[in-house]
Amino acid sequence: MTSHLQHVDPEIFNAVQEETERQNARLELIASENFVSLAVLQAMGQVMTNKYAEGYPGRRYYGGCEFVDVAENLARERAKRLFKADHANVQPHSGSQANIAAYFSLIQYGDKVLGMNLSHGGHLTHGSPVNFSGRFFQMFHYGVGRDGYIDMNQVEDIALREKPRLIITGASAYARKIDYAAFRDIADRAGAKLIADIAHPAGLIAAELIPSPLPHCHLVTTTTHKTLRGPRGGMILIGKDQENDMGVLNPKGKLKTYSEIVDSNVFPGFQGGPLMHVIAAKAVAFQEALQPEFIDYQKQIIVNAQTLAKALMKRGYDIVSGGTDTHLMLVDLRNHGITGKVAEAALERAGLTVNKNMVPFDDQSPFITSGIRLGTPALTTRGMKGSEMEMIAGFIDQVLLNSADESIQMQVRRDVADLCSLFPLYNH
Ligand code: DSN
Repeated sequence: MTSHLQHVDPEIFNAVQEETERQNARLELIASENFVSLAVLQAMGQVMTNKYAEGYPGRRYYGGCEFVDVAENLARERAKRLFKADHANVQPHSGSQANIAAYFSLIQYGDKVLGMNLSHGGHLTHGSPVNFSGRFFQMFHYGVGRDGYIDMNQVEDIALREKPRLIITGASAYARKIDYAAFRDIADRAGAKLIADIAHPAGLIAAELIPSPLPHCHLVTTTTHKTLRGPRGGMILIGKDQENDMGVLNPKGKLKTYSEIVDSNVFPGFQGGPLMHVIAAKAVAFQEALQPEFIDYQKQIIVNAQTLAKALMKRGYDIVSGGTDTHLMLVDLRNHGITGKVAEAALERAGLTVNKNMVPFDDQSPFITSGIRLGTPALTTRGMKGSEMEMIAGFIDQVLLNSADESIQMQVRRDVADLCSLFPLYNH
């Protein structure tokens, strides 16, 4: 396949080669990234990309869908088994697409919504003013307390005062378990529906290493490419499907089920043709996630994150909330006198890829920030364990203590390349 690409478009071929080399020779610490298996990679690069399949298996608007139906049915059934869900919609092209369809399944334009503050670990689609969520809905935000844990008293106060129609929980830079039962209790008392966005910890939840929101939420949204280690994409899950209590009727005048509402909001509500090659790759990733080894892999992700967090704290770094229960951590750099922006750039030069990130109560803008977010899914996929996490904490410390010293960054870059060469990617 790649020889065709080389011949037809050498510029793209070279960019792919260089990206492959970048992934191989650097340490990937972006908490939302991972490396898919060769089987998932192969399932994405195949002829199902040619097929239009608007609709759902058995009910398509195009002929010739019998084989893509096999792929989508497998993806749906495996997702349901993996998350103990009554229903899975595997068509959302991304986590944001999943969220917009989920919002409009439960509420209307202009309704009140309570979500986590982006600067405290929330996500753009949880009400940022520059995103559809902040533009289409009247947003209210909760955050973490000074201890770095979600302030459930604040959630309750705002919910009971403002009576939002929806609460969305979940985060993209929060390292602790979330008490979904407590969120549901507050949602019920406020008269709100509840969505959990598990884009980040989906793999840990599938492996049952942290609690699942499915028994407590009306809808659960996720991406498939972070801890879950599948292709880039989204999904909506329903723990217990039932007739809706919002008065939404089907054409026969009967109450629609939540799954019917979700399916019609994904297509035709917000999307057209599903990406059938990606759905095939989702099915492969879910099959991999149903194997016993996946649980060991997810356990190692958490152990690695905890080892890295401890090793950094030992060197004087301030980890928000004092550690992690999951795959990620937020490092508050204010006691080191450097910004997230400077840290990200210095680490990049040294071969460690991270992202700058706001920390709770940050006094810097989102373009500068006072912190970095680190995650271990990608390192763990490469086979790295505790001793490598100790080494990596040492690399980070060396670079951040000398963020203007390019010779140290070059030395660390060589050490990083040596370490990476012991854990090659896609080498068979
Ligand atoms: N961009 C993702 C992340 O890095 O967490 C969330 O969408």
